Amino acid sequence: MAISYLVIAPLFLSLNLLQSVTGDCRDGWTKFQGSCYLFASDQASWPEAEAFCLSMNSNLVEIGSESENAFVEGELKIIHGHDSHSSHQNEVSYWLGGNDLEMEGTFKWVRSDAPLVFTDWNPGQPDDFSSGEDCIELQGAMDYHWNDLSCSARHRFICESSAYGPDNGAISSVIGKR
Ligand SMILES: [Ca+2]
Ligand SMILES: [Ca+2]
Repeated sequence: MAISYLVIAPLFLSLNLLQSVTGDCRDGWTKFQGSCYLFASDQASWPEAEAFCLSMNSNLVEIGSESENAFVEGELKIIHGHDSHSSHQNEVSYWLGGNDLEMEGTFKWVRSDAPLVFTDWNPGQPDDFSSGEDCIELQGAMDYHWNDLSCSARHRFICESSAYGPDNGAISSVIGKR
């Protein structure tokens, strides 16, 4: 019996390590394709939201494809049910990781410093309304289509990290959960 335990114990350890290599999201984060997503219910300005994501080894979400956009929209509809037109718009609107602060009218994803390839602007947006709107939100009242908004508005936000590599929290999940 002692011998079989010695054989089995390293096997469990290697299974845990394998899980961290294959991509495992932290508790509370949702996996989609190669990323982990946190749908934060706190409300913050765009810079505060990005700082929070950075503190979690992540960034505000960058949506690169129709399927990723559909995933995010689907998750928000699960979270909020049919309440997307709630009068509490701050609670159903979420910052994304893009803005046009560098060059007005030219939006880009900030972390990757890349132009938007896929977009899902609500009709008539972006409009740089009033005194200027430079940060991208996904707005509940617009059926979770995109809008540009003042970066100082306080909204919920979505963080994204790679499901692989050192920043996904997999090592802490190996140490902490098991
Ligand atoms: Ca603008
Ligand atoms: Ca706008």
